[in-house]
This record gives sequence, structure tokens and C-alpha cells, in this order.
Amino acid sequence: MSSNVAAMKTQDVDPSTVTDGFHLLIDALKLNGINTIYNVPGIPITDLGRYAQAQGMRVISFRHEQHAGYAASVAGFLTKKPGVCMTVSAPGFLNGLTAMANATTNCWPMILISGSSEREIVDLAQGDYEEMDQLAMARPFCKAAYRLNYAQDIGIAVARAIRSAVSGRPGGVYLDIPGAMLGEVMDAVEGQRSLVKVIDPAPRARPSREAVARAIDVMKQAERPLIVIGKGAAYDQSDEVIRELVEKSGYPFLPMSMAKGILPDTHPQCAAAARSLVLKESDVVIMMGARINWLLSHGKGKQWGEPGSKKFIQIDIDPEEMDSNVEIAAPLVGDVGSCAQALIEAMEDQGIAPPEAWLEQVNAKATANMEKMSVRLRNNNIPMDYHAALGVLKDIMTDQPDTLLVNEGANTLDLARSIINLSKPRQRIDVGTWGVMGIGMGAAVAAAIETGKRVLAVEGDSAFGFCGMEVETICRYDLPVCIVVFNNNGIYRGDGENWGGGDDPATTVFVKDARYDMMMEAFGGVGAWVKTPDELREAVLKALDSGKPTLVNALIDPAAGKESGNIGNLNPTSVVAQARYPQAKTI
Ligand code: ADP
Ligand code: TZD
Ligand code: MG
Repeated sequence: MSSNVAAMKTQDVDPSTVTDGFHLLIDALKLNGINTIYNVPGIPITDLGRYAQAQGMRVISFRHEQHAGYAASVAGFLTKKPGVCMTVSAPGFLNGLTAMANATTNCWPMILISGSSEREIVDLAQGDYEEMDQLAMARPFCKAAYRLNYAQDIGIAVARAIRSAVSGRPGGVYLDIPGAMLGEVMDAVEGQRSLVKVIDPAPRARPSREAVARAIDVMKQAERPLIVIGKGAAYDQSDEVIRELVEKSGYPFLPMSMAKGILPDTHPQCAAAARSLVLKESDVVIMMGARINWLLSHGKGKQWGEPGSKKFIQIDIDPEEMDSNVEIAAPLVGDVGSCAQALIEAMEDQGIAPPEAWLEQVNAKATANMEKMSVRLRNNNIPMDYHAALGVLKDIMTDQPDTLLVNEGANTLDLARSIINLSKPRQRIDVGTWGVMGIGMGAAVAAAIETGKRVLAVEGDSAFGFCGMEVETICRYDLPVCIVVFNNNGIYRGDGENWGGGDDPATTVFVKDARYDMMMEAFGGVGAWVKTPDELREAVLKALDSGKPTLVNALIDPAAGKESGNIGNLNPTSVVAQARYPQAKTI
């Protein structure tokens, strides 16, 4: 800070010759193409939000920081630019921290900017307003954490934050903003000169020639090959190259949930409906921007067939991901686009084509499973079950491919994921790697803001409860979001009983037939309460047609769901518990 400007009084200030921390931060973000902030106002960042809006940024204010944070992280996933979440100190910061940790876990770029209290007081633990050593708290949950002590460092700090968030494996970055720094005054010309534009923030990373040759050798041996496509591939935005690799190789492919739509789910090589078969029987698996984590049983166990029966080729930007769970026969370190392109070129004239018998086996299984499913989707059971409701939403999404899908819950998630076909990249946003509940409304807001498209959010009633207050945010910004709450009166099922026989309700049930639709009406949106597939169809079509914030409260049979959806096997149990509670066997 130059001392002559530090002593200035308001009446002496010519805003064209001086600037301050507030404006430098806004200028630094804008210079780097970041034009939206997801935030909750309060000391010391209330004015920062106002000034950002005054300077032409889009500032979306939420009711709770966790949802602002989820929105920022989803913006990062959709755009490949870090989404920015802004919070107040200690409690606001901690509310946002969950979302930043979730972003890091999902490899989504996000910057959490939090105001912080007086450093001198915090460091001596003298009890400042909202005192907390935020920088230290943030570190374990992000890729990098920086504190901005002087206005002159804003340019470089924002540049570092952006590069840390998007280069290599993307993730969360924390930027600590002591309130006093925002008010620091600086010469305008010096200030402008201190800003940094990040050139090529996430450089393409090409795999080495040897690594590509090794992968081709493995592909040549394949008799039952498979490509697993993950959300790292969706993030990479190399949609055309991925498609070319899949089609040139002729390999069946399995999309992980947020990779659905890079190639349409109806593509003839899509093996989603034969998932168990391809995981078990394949002999060579190309992992493309997908980790071999719990979502894929760590690449081991019954699901993967005979031990030692597979060879893995793994494409990932992060070399440390290799061999994390199983041996990787051919690691390809680089971005998905460059690795896929290198494989396409090296495949030429190598005679790579899967045996017909394998493709026929996969197709036969997929067709049989789809036929079985299509009967269930057309049922007219009263009360309505998941399948009937999802049959309706599947048809609507097929007819309206420009609509984005947000999805969370347990049964609501697992069934919607497999039933609703998608045909566009980055069309689906869900609970991600952690299976986190409550991401839905933040994701819906970000999807609408970042793409300008319609959003259909299919939410379990429990999942919705984690973020339901953000319907006010959706109404306030008049976003074209249609929320469908699958209301089965509870977590997994709505028919649980108190095993002690007391008056308290079971731990997993909610108020019966709750009117979530009225929550939306409370803020001026449209509510609908539906009990049949026909009513559901009419309400959702009307919502997507009008673009008005809408909540469709869909009554679902409380007995239709399974404990924990498809992952009930992850619940711990014991022989003692089984002996003590005979009911445990029946859920
Ligand atoms: P899914 O949940 O869909 O299986 P994961 O989140 O487990 O996907 O895996 C995503 C992987 O993609 C991570 O290991 C991450 O390092 C990687 N990744 C992220 N961006 C890129 C990119 N641009 N190119 C290659 N790999 C990437
Ligand atoms: N808290 C958080 C943040 N994430 C979680 N995943 C959970 C708790 C545990 N949990 C699940 O894993 S799914 C779920 C919870 C509470 C809700 C399932 O109920 P739902 O869906 O109503 O959303 P269904 O259709 O009733 O199964
Ligand atoms: Mg439920």
C-alpha cells in the first residue's frame, strides 16, 4: 500500500485514481472470466457482493452457504472454470466447507472465498467476532489454501487460486480474506498492474509414446473389451474425441452416472443395461476419467469375476490414481481428450475390433433387461411406485434432450440413474463420489444459471429436506427449475416402525403425505400434488413448458423402496443384532 493514499478521506477521493481491496478482487475475478459468485452475505463480505453486482457480476445469494458452495462446485463441473462461493467468517465458512470438501472429492474446480476476522485477535485467541483460524481448518479439505494479507497481492492470489483449482486433478481451493484487507486503498494504476491473467490455466497433458504403445498392446489382446467412462471425461469436454474412440474401437461402453450422455444411452454400444455382465466377463477394461473406487467395488470381488481375469488401461490426469486399488497394466497419464486422441491415432491399422460373439452377448443381455424393465415402467399401481413415476420422467427427458437432470436420494437416485436415458454431455448432476444428500437445489440453481436451460430435479423427500429452503432462491431468481419430490414419507421407505414400540415415530419416517408443494407456493412458485402417472406427466410438462419454478409433490408407495437403495450391502450388521431384532431381516 502506498502511504499517501492510505491516509485519504472520502471527500478527497477521485475513484478514477484510486482503488481498494474490494474492487481489485472483483477486477481480478472478472479479468479471468469469472462472472458469477454464489454467496450468502454478512460481515465482512456484504459490500463485496453489492460492489460485485454493481460492477456487472452475477451474484446469486442463497439461504445457506452449503448450497451456495454446491452451486459453485457444480458450476465448476459444467464450465471447466472454478465456481466461486463467498461466505462470511467462522460459521458461514464452515457451512461452505462441506461443499468445498465435496468439490475436492469429486475433482470439481471451486474457490471458496471467506471473509475472516482480525488476524491479530484470532492468532492470540482473544475472542473476536466469529473468530476462527479458517486457513488451518480449510487445508485438509482442499488442494490449496491461501490468505490474502495485502490488496497488492490480490491479483497473484486469485491467479494462484484459479490455477490450483483447474490444473492437474481439479478440486477445491480456499482463499482467506481478512476483512481489513478489503478496505485497503491503493493507487488505481498500480492496482491494475498488479492483476494477473491466467494463461492456459489447465494445459493439455499428452501421454508419452511408450505409454500409448503399451495400451495398444493390451488392447490387441482383448477378447471381451469394455470402456468405462467417468465424470472426469464429462468434465474434460472432449466429447467428439471420446465418441470417435468408442466408435472406432467398437468396444461396449459403460457410463458412470455423470458421464451419461457423452454418448447417448441409446447408442448401440452402450452396455449400461448389461452392467453386471460386462463388469464380470470383460477381460480388458479402459477406465476413462473414472476412479476404481467403491462405486466399482474397488475393481475386486464377485462383481468383477475371477480374480486376475482383467487387464486395466487407465486414462487419468493424476498419475497417483494409478494402482490405487488394482494393478494397472497400461497407465495413460494425461487429459482424456489427448489420451483418447493418441489412442485413436495409434489404433490405425492395428486390427483392433472386438469379437462379434462378445458384442452379441452384451447386446442380448441388454435387450432382455430393457424389455423386462419397460413392462415395469408402464404399471398403473395405486399408490404409484418408483417405476411408474420414472417411466413418465424417462419419456419426458427423451422428448426434451435440452433439459438438465439433477438427481438425489437413495431409491430415487438409483432407479432414476438406470431408467432415465440421457443424450447430451454433462446433462446429469447427482450426489457424486460421496453420495451426498442436499446437493440438489444448489446443483439445480447452478445448472439453470450456467446453461440457461430448463432443469428437472428428481429428489427423494429426504434428500430434498437437506436443501429445501433454497426453493426461495429458485423463486427469487425466477429460475426454470421443476423439482419433483418422490414423497414416500421417509428415508428409503415410509412404513418403518419404532422397534421399541414407543410413541416416537421410526427413525427413518417423516410426516405422512407432507405438502412439499406448498413450500413452493409459499414463495410464489407453482405447486402440484400428484398421485398417478398421468397427473405427474401433466404437471411436469406444464412446468417445463412454462419455465416457472415448480414443485411437483409425487406420492410414492411408502413400501416400494429398499433399505439404502442399491447399496444396502454397505450397512454394517452383526449376528447379535440379527438375533435381537428379527425385523432386521425383513427390511
Ligand atoms: P466417476 O465417479 O464418474 O466414476 P471419478 O470422479 O471417480 O468418476 O473419477 C474422475 C477421474 O477423472 C479422477 O480420477 C480425476 O483425476 C480424473 N480427471 C479429472 N479431470 C480429468 C481430465 N481432464 N482428464 C483426465 N482425467 C481427469
Ligand atoms: N447425510 C448426508 C449429507 N448424506 C447422506 N448420504 C446421508 C446423510 C445418508 N442418506 C443416504 O445415503 S440416502 C438418504 C440419506 C439420509 C436419504 C434417502 O431417502 P430419500 O430417497 O427420501 O432421499 P428414497 O427414495 O426414499 O430412498
Ligand atoms: Mg424417501
